[in-house]
Amino acid sequence: MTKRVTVTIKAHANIALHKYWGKRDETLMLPTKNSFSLTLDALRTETSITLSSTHHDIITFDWQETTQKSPEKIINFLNKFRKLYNINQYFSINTKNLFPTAAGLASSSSGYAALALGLSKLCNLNLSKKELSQLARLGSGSASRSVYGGFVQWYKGEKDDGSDCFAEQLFPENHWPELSMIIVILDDQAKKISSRVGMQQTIKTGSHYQTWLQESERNLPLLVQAIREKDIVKLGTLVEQDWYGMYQSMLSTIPKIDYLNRTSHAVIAKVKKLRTQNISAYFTTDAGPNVKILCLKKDIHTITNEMQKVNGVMDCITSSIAGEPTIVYH
Ligand code: 2P0
Repeated sequence: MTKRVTVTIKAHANIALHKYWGKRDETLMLPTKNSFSLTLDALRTETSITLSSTHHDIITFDWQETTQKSPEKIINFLNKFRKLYNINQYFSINTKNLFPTAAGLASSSSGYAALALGLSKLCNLNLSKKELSQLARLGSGSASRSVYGGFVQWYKGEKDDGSDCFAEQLFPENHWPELSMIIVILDDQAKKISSRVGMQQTIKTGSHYQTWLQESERNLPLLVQAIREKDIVKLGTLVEQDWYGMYQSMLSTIPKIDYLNRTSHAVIAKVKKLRTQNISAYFTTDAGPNVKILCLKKDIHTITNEMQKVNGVMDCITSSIAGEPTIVYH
């Protein structure tokens, strides 16, 4: 079937500036809204895939088979891949995150983007970027965006079959070299509810959800324009507005979903205070307590210094914008 036996892929996670939260189709993983992200250099996953001679898939995390992490999600994805491309082959997969996992740092985005590219190469499918994005989406929605580097938009599409649901790069990674993100890692890493379950509950009961979807649809073109113009104030304001819509939607869910803790709120307060001192810093959060700060390179030192003073802050990871996933070995 193929000449290649092992392929190793490096891919980067992304952080959304306009958020994805909710699916219009659970099986095809089609989202209810468009979203937009930055692919981040500091959040890297390396995944090796080997054709397996056994009749089952073998999944290891950093070469450890005994792990708390469940491989079922990956095996489900492989089953979807085999069905979609009519492939009769099992795989041995090792994946390693070079950043803290399960910390609301979207490791599934880089993980499934790496798997999609690796499987395409290993099985000689030569999938296009659009097809890779659609394949990665079947593992995790946000992974459809990590198939690209730079500034990426994921279109929700309208069709039931998902053929118009894919991501694409709107600006390359070198479009705005000054733009950076600081990921503030907090002490409490316990994820209370998975994002998959959380978003199902918000769709069903979140009273603010529809308001956010409408507002977000109006604002996304403005966000793209702010990036085109490299206007950090306009961009940051829109990023926080979309975050607030998501956060309000989560809070209005029954029972309430709140991933933030006291330290998250203290960090957010500090970000707002820095703005009164003419530092361009804007926050966003995801399905965890960590806070991500959008800023310019020249302010990184000042901002991280301030964040390190907040009680409960463990670490600050500074990142610039990454390129697309690459094959490091085959
Ligand atoms: C995002 N998040 O746009 C949003 C913001 C979390 C909050 O994408 O169910 O792991 O696998 O599609 O992609 C996290 O959700 O969820 C996420 P699934 P995923 O980045």
